[in-house]
Amino acid sequence: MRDAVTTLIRNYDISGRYLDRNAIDNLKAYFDSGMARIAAAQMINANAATIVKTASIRLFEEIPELIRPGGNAYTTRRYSACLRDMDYYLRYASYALIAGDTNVLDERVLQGLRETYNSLGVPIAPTVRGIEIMKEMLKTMAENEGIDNTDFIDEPFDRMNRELSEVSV
Ligand code: CYC
Repeated sequence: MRDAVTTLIRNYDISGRYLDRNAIDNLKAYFDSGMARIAAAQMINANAATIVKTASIRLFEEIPELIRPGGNAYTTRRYSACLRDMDYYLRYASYALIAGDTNVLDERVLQGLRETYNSLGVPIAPTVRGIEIMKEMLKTMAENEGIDNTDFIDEPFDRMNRELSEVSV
């Protein structure tokens, strides 16, 4: 599991270089965003259950087929598996936001996920939409809390969605 600092040091160590201007700029950007990252993680912690619940209701309103007979979130078992998955995505996104690095997502969440979903018939596009809805909710909450630039919040959610959507060759 890596964060912005360990990833950077790792890259410089591999080629035996001192930290150059570029490295310092990257580090500065990470530390400058530190308070906003902590605020975002706190916001997630304090509202996780509400975020998951509201986002899933919104998802099922947009794509009601999911919870109708034959839909992948139909039956209480699959409905709760879906909420649990949304909760995983949100929790791991909060780790990645603090780390300033998406490596934790690759290692703990995304490895083999698409294959698992495909073999169970879990539809990818609605999952991506669910993740997108949580991202949008969080950005709105952050703006309301007075966080000026919420771009950094996109990173983990976009990473998960890109990986999930990637077409197998
Ligand atoms: C199932 N989701 C699963 C499974 C895994 C994950 C491994 C199969 C095993 C199980 O049912 O528990 C995902 N597990 C994870 C992730 C991690 C992990 C991400 C990392 C921490 O350990 N169905 C829909 C919606 C979507 C959905 C679009 C919710 C957004 O229609 C999710 N995932 C869903 C459903 C199942 C599932 C319904 C059960 C599918 C089945 O068993 O038929």
